Amino acid sequence: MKDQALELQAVTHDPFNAETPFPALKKTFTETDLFYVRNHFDVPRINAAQHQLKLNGAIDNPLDISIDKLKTFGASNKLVVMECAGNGRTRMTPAISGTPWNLGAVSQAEFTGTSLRNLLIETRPSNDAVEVKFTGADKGKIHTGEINSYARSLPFDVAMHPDTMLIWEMNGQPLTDQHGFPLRLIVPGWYGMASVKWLQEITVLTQPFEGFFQTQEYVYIGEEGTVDNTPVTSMRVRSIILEPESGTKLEEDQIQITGVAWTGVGEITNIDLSFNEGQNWVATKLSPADSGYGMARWEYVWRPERKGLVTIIARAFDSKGNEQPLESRWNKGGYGNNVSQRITLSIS
Ligand SMILES: Nc1nc2c(c(=O)[nH]1)N[C@H]1C(S)=C(S)[C@@H](COP(=O)(O)O)O[C@H]1N2
Ligand SMILES: [Mo]
Repeated sequence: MKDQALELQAVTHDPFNAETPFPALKKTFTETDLFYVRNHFDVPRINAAQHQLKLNGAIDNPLDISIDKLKTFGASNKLVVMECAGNGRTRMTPAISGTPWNLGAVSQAEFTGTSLRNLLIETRPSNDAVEVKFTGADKGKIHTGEINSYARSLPFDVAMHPDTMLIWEMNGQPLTDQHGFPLRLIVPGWYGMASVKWLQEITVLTQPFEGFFQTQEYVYIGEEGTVDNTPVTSMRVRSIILEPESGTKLEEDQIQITGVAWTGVGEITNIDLSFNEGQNWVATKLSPADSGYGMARWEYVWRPERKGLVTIIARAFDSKGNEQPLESRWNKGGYGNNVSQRITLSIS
C-alpha cells in the first residue's frame, strides 16, 4: 500500500513552527522536510560562500573561518534524535503560554560535520574558560521589546565533548534554510534549544552567559522536586506509540502495537504498556537503539480481552534509573514534559 502523503503539521506560522507526523518516525531517518521545525524568529538567509564563522572571546588564537575551511577539520556522521524541550507542553494543567506543542516536536536524522572540539583546540582557550557561547544569525523582538539574537551557551566540558558537533549536512544533503543552513551546532542528548542554528559566532567565556534564552527561558521554575532555575539540559526519557494511532477503531483479535523511545542519558532499558490505567504492566519487545544517540524501537502483540474503548499507557525506563511519570510535572515554561503517553482505541 502506498504511504499516505505526510506533511509537517504547522503549530505557528509567524515564526514557522511545525511538528513531525508520527508515521514519519517509523523510518530510521526522519525525512528532512518532515523533521520538526522550531524557530524563535524569522529564518535568516545566509550566503554560504561568504559566510565566516567567528571564534572569539577568551582564546589566544581568534579565527574567522569559511565553511570550506571548516570541512578540512574532518567529517563524521551521527544519527541523533532531537526533541524540543517544549514537546508535550499542551499536556500540562494549568495551561502554559508558549508554543503549543502536542507530541510531534521530535525527529531523528543523520548529521554530518566536525567535532567542535577540533576547532576549539585550534583557538587555544584560556585556562579559566567556563562556558562557550553560540550565536545564531536570527534575531527579533523578545517580550521586553528588545531585539535579541538567538544565543545559548554550553558548559566548557560539554562544548569540548567529541560528540558536540558543527554540522553542515543533514540526511546526506546540505542543511536546509529551516534547519540552520549553512551551519548549526548539534548537542546529542540535549533538548533541541542547545543546537543553535545559522551559527555565526562562537565565544569562549570566563563567566556564565546570562542571555535571555539562557536564564529567562529554558529553566525549570515551579517544578516539584526540581530546584528553581535549574537549566533545561538533557532530554528526559520518553516513548511514543506510533501504531495504532489514537482514536482508531479495530476489529482484529491480535493488534500489533509499535513505538519508539529515547533518553538523553544512558540507554532505554524497557518500555511497558498498561491496558488498565496502570494497575498492571506488560513488557514490550525492545530492539537495540538505532545508534548511540538514536531512538529505540519496540513492539507488542496485544490480544484484547474485551470490546469497547480501551486506554493504553506506554512508559519508558532508562539505564540511569529514570522513568516516565504517570502525571505531568508542571513547570512555568512547560519544559521537559515526559508524561507517559495515553492513547484510546475502540475495539469491536
Ligand atoms: N539560531 C537558532 N537556533 C535554534 C533555534 C532558534 O530559534 N534559532 N531554536 C532552537 C530550538 S528551541 C530547537 S528545539 C531546535 C530545533 O531545530 P530544528 O528546527 O532543526 O528542528 O533548534 C534550536 N536552535
Ligand atoms: Mo525547542
